[in-house]
Parts: sequence; C-alpha cells; structure tokens
Amino acid sequence: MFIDEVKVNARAGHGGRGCVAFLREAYRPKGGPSGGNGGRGGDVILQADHDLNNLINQYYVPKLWAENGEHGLGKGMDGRAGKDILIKVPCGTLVWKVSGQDSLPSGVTVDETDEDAEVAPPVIPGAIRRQGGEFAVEVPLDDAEDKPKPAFDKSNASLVADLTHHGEQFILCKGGRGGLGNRNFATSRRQSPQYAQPGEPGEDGIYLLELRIMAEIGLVGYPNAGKSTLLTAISRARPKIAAYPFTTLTPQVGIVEYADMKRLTVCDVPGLVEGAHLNVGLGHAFLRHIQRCKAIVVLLDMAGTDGRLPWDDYRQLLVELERYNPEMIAKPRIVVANKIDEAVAAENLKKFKKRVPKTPVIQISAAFDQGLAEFKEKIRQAADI
Ligand SMILES: Nc1nc2c(ncn2[C@@H]2O[C@H](COP(=O)(O)OP(=O)(O)OP(=O)(O)O)[C@@H](O)[C@H]2O)c(=O)[nH]1
Ligand SMILES: [Mg+2]
Repeated sequence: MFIDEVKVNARAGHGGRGCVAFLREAYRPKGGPSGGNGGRGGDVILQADHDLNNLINQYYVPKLWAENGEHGLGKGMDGRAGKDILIKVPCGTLVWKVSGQDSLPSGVTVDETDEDAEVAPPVIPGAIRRQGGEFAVEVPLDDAEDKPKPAFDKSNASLVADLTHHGEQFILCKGGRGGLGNRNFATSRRQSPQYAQPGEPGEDGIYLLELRIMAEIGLVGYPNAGKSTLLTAISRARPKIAAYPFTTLTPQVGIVEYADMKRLTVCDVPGLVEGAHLNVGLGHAFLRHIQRCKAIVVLLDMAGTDGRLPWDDYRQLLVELERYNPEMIAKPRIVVANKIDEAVAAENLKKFKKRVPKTPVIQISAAFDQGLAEFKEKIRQAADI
C-alpha cells in the first residue's frame, strides 16, 4: 500500500513533578529538604530517511507519543527523563499542524490520585502550584476505526516543516520540563520548603504528514504512453508494464546513472487523463509528487495506440498540469514522442510538428531502445547536474 498522506496524533512526554521530601537518617534527624527533580518529558522527533518511500508506518501507528519524565524522589533522587521517540519518514515529507484540534479530547478525565505526594503543597508566590495529576493524563487512543483518510483538508493547517534531506530532523513536539524538587527552594530563611514544582506538560497536536517525492524529473503522460517502459529502459526501476491503462498505480522512482557517476532521480506517476486536476482517474492524488521536480517530461504516445491523437494529448496534459498548479507549466519541459518504432508514428509526428511548431520533440522508442541516449542527455541538461 502506498500512503502519501496521513494524520497523526503527536504528544511529547510531560515533565515529572518535583518531590517534597526531607532527609531522615541515623544521626541526622533534620537532614533538610531532599526532594529530587522530575525528569524531562521525551520529545517526538521526525527524521527524514532516504530508505523509506511512503508513510505506511504512520498510517498503521498514527499515535506518536513520547514517554513522560519520572517524578523526583526523596533522598535527592531525580526522576529519569522520558525517552524521545524518533519517527522516520521519507525524504520529501511536509508537516502540517492542524489548528483547532487538540490531541487531548475534551472531557478527558484527569488522574487525581496523587499517591506519590509526600506533603500537600501550599500556595507559594513564585512557585508553580502542583495541580494533582493534571499533567499525568492518560488519553484513550482514538477509535480504531478512525483511520487516516486521504486528501486531507489543509485549509486550517499550517506548514511547520519540510524534511527534504536524509538525516534531517525536526522536533515535532517538545517534552515538558521536569519540576524542581523542594531542595531547590531551601533558603536561609525558609529551610524546610514544603513545595515543589509540577512538571510542565509536553507539547501535543494533530499533524498531517504529506509526502511529496523528491525526484528531479517527473514523467507525465496519458495511461499506456510508455512511461513505465521508459523508466525501465533508463534506470534499474522495474515498475509493472502492461498494455492496459492505469498499470502504474503508485509513483515509482528510478535512478538514472551516467558514465561520470552522476545520478538523476526520475519519477513515473500514474497516467493522467482529462480532468486529472479534478481528481478524475488517479491523476490528482499523484500530481503532488512531481511538484518538486526540476523539469517535467511530457511523454506522448506518437502511435496513438489508444485511438487518441498525440497533439490533443499534449494540449490536454498541459491544461491538466496548469489547472493543478500553474507553476508546473513554468518548469522546464521536455516533450518526448514515444513508440516511434510504429509505422504510423512518423506520420503523426509530422502532423504534430505542424500543429505544435515551436516545441522541440525528442523521438524515442522506449521498448526498442531508440533515442534513449539523447533523452538521457536532455533530462540531465534540464535538471542541471
Ligand atoms: N511499440 C511500442 N510499444 C511500447 C513502447 N513503449 C511502451 N510500449 C507499450 O505500451 C504499453 C504500455 O506501456 P507502459 O510502460 O505500461 O505505459 P504507462 O505509460 O506506464 O501506462 P500506465 O502505467 O497505465 O499509465 C505496453 O504494452 C508497452 O509494451 C514503444 O516504444 N513502442
Ligand atoms: Mg506505468
């Protein structure tokens, strides 16, 4: 399953609360305040990883909760910090924060039992009042049925991060600080402070993770134009190839290698059809993956195998790209005539050149390895590597 959009519920760990305790030992009947500090809550960290190609892990585990810090203890023992959680996401993941939706649903019951407390804290100006277990909230996981649905509405979401490079990290939610124990509040005038700080709550929220594949060249064309055949011919990618439309159902990335060790990533997206910008066919859902490409290859079936005319295809493809995002049309574009091995292709190409005179066309046969060297050079120039 290819998942490129997912809604997650992230929550950093809460800080542990500080402890109120007094040391009592043999020969030290008044050992002074000894409450340890609470540990900090764990962070939720996202990290881009080039070994991943979609967000399937987050689809199955949308709850990204880090550990809470432990509470401080007597005898000056500090609580252990909560463990961070590191979530690996594919390179090209955008992170949107959904406003107005808290990860803590309303009506959450707060755990009031406070068995660890040694002394109930009085109100002291300057110290944060300990509020029972206000931050020690265990929130029930959302309904199992409530699985992330594709095509999320981003109108009330703001972009907070874009993880493009392998290893790049982003702290999605910062853990809360641990509270200070009462030993920190001892002064010469108040030698037995009866209070300690609560831990701070960790950040939380609902986020949308959206993958936009990081490829340098995007291949677009009608179904059956030969996109997957072309990708197979120029790279080691092995997408399925077949003589029926919508063979390719998910974006496929191939790496084209050159003699001087340079590499170029090419992304084959499912075929576009008229109305793709309105989500007809599979188009809309996958056009986002070529949004970041440096150049776009428009692949035309010059033999008109499916009964369409190449110049109509070309015009329609440009319309779809422009309607989806006008920036797509401003990118460098390479027009490629495929299936040139077929008899009717030469005639169609002549007509195409008449109808679209100013556009240079590269002629190839992806299946029979014609014109591929020139094509590889052209995409390299377009990507400027
Ligand atoms: N004669 C000829 N046939 C080709 C050529 N390139 C591809 N084909 C055939 O065209 C058909 C479709 O090829 P695909 O590579 O699956 O096309 P696609 O554009 O990836 O199609 P979708 O994944 O459905 O969008 C297959 O039967 C290929 O064998 C070519 O250069 N010449
Ligand atoms: Mg294909």
